[in-house]
Amino acid sequence: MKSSIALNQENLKRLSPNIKVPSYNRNDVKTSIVHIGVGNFHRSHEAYYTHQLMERFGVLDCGICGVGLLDYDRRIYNILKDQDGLYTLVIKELDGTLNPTVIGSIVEYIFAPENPIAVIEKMADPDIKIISLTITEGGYNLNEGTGEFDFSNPVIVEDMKNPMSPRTVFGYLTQALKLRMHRGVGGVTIQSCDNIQGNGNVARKALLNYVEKAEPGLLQWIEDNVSFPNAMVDRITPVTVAEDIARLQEEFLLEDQWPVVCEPFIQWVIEDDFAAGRPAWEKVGAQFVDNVVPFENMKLRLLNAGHTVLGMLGALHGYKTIDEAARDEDFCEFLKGFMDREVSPTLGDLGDIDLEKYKASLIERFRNVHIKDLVARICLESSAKIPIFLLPTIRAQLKSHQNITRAAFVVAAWCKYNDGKDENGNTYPIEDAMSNELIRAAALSHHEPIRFLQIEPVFGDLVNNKTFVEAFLSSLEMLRSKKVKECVRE
Ligand code: CS2
Repeated sequence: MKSSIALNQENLKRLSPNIKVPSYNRNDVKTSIVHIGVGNFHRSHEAYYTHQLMERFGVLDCGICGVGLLDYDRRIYNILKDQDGLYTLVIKELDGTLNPTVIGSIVEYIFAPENPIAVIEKMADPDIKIISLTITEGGYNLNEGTGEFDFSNPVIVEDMKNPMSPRTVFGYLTQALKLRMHRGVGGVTIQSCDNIQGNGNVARKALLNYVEKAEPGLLQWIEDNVSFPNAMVDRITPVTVAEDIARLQEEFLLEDQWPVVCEPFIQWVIEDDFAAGRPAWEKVGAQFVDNVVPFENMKLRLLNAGHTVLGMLGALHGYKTIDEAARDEDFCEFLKGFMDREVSPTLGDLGDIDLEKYKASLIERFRNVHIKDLVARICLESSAKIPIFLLPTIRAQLKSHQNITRAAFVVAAWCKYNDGKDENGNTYPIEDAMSNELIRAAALSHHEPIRFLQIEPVFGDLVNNKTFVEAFLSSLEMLRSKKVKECVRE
């Protein structure tokens, strides 16, 4: 048997012809994007679009410098270093075939804890036109209840004290923008790629809140020189598992220490507001629009909240992957009812978008058996996700006195989820920045169910809404006396 080949620049020419590899000269690529948070999603989405632009159109002035801020990022740093920044994106086609492409658009990487000054200097480099972010929904450090920046967060307190060795994205951006201002190197775009309604506005608000306290002399410069386009981002990108690595090695004789797998579908709808220019991503399928709000609403409230529905119900039932939950007829019917009756009425005018087609395509995507997206991935960090994905639907429906039964049921399922045990008695960890609070509130809710809704940073004033509270309480009572499948059948 032929032995497999380790992924690096030198070995590219020896790889199986079934693997697409960059045909452009990576030495000629000029970096103009710094990206914070090189997780699987960045690697299946922005880095992929950018790679396509290089590959198909020879545009080489949009190379990416990855930055990792967290200790957790050490692993990807070491791997990308070993692999010359290369990694394999394995698109799992609908018939199950694997379609691997080696992506070459990440040409540099800096691990911030080891070299904070290098990160600040890089972001302040005149060649850098865009600083993009995937720092997760919770990473913007805004309290969901009050909408205010959380200055009590210990890492923010640290960054205020030690501005030259920051730990948070806000500390880094502040120092880098200050250098740009002093050196007169011009503006830059800060581009959020997180699943948040108005992600650009949120990034802007969080940064300005921080700067106002940390470096007030910089505020006006930011107002005048930095843009924060909103965008909708989409591609289901599960956690890479050992089997993905093994299949690449066995079927393609390629040794990649951390490939990314994803679905074929991809979408990026962006407000065209770039302070210092941008790559022509529209050539490779990105959509530039004046108003991204309808796209964001639709995606967050249907896809992401749809995930939450399947994730929460699936977790209680004991399913491990989203496709299993989506193939369960009871859960799927429930999901369709949620989409049609509770979400669709909140979406307003969607212009040319065919909503029915979109919803049907989501069901197909959720049911894709090859993706194996873990229920655990969907459920983690729900305290940051649910306020963005699900609660806006509840608020909008309450405002127009419409149905919220299913959405409230999902909130109750989340409460029960925090008991940490499925219906078969199997336990699972609650992976969430607010896990202590969630577990405690869920425990208290056994005697006093309302306690769960009193988690103010999550629910804000929803706890005062009688209709919502009643719907939640009756769902929780039902969930505590019956199996989740029986409940959804009712
Ligand atoms: C998921 C998203 O994290 C989640 O809960 O809903 O990661 C989802 O897979 C992506 O937004 C798809 O574009």
